[in-house]
Amino acid sequence: MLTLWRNARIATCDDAGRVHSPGAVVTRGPLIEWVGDDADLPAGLRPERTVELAGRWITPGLIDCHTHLVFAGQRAAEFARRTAGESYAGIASEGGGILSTVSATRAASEDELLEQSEPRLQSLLQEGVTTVEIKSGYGLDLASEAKMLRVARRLEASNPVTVSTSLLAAHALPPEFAVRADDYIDTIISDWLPKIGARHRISGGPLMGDSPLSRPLVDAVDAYCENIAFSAEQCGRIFAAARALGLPVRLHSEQLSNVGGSQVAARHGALSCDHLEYADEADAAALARSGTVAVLLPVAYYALAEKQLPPVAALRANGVPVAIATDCNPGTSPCASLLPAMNMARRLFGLSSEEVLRGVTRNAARALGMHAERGSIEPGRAADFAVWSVESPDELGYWAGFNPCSMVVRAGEIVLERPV
Ligand code: DI6
Ligand code: FE
Repeated sequence: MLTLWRNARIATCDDAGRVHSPGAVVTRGPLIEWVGDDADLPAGLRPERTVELAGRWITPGLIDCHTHLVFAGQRAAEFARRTAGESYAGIASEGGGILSTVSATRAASEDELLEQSEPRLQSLLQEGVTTVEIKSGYGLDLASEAKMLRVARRLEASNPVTVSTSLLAAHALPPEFAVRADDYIDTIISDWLPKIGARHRISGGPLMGDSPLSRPLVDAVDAYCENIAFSAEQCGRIFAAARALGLPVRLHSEQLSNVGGSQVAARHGALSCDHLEYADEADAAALARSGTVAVLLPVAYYALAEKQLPPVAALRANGVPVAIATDCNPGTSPCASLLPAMNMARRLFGLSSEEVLRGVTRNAARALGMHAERGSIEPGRAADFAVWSVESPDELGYWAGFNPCSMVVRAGEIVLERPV
């Protein structure tokens, strides 16, 4: 069915950053057929349905390209300890931190995990998010990692959203492997990856029309490269194994220290390197050479009261594409809301409104290997977009706590309307 969405103002987020005002979009089923100025609508296009948008702004559906939103429990008590002065690394070294969420996640049934994770996804969907990346990493054994990834697929199956999954088995050392980090890495490589990472198309993201439940569990492989987690050499070994299976890779790198993560990730052609507070000029140059997206996570920076800013000037100077995400997780980023993350990227990291909008659309799609399919309003892309009751897209990332999203369109259908 052809639908005309007219009398809108459209931030296409295409390569040229084109804006059409007043503009129109024509969608054919789940895809965009045409976009342009209202006045230029081709006479040959005869829409069967017209939606009048009364001057509201349209952006591509937002993409949260880094979340850990599937987990059980919460860590409010740990947050209280941190606000009273204890450090994240100190709490982790006493068996808290990630491992406390691992215990809760292992203990939860698959249905319980789904039930606890669903409201966090709903919160994102209310803000015009139509694509979400979801990591494992709180299971740390094969069955529990697979359980998390199945929940991610089930969330997609029951909600108007596209989910891209990452296997983050190398997130922390599980108790079963205490002081045997290399053995743990070997187990992931020789046992887990072939079992749940195999049978993947080399091209990256899901194909439109695939049923989420019939897709392989893993779309990409992630790791946590940090002095309190895994070394660059260990992450490099996982990446080599993942690439051999045709899986793209991404990395948590330079969040709390610089142990060479971005350099290794760049050598393996990683889709993204995420966090990057402690990355330097040479890291920015390496990411630029490999076409890796820098994913900045300002809510984690904020919630950890981090002082080291990511090297935004070096990323810009080297032409590294920058994306922004929530990092939704119970430890360092208790946040299931992309709009405040966009606000923090502007206020704390000094990104412009245009950089932030690109960071949650085009560049976020690229971080997921999906930029040929989504992330901009262009003919042939997914008809996923958000409609905003704002005077200008500068208002996205201006409000620190207000949601001006009034309509969400996914695959050409209105999936949400809110009074704003
Ligand atoms: N970096 C983070 O910020 C999260 N994971 C990671 O590798 C923290 C996860 C947690 O504390 O539960
Ligand atoms: Fe993370």
